Amino acid sequence: MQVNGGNNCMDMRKSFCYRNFYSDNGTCDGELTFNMTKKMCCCSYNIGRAWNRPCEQCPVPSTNVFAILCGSERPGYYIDIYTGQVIDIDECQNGPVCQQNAGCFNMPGSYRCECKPGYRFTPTGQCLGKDGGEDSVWVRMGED
Ligand SMILES: [Ca+2]
Repeated sequence: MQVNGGNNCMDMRKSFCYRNFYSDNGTCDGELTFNMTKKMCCCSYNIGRAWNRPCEQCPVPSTNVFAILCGSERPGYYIDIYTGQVIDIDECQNGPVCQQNAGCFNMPGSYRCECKPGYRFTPTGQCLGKDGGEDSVWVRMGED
């Protein structure tokens, strides 16, 4: 089946965009003052959490559903829907992205995890404690 040379159809409907989504009862609040497409709402990173009425939860970043909806966005950046500017995502502020033995460092379009003092980085991508073994953790790198 041919689908626009591999691109998915884009949903151009404009509707409500919400700052907050409550997964326990599927409700939303924090409605923005103007309507926008699902892509504008959900792909602007820390702006929209849900869209439409009744509200639909936005896909979680780094999931396949998110990539399909937001695929044309530059990974590691988001577009400020108020200014239209492309802004780096500070992944380190978005919950724990590095393992407990590694510190997070934000970089333009990416981020990196570095082993904390007392741990060393190994060729296999782990932060090993002095005695190795149970202290070893995997280090995840962001997309370039
Ligand atoms: Ca970044």
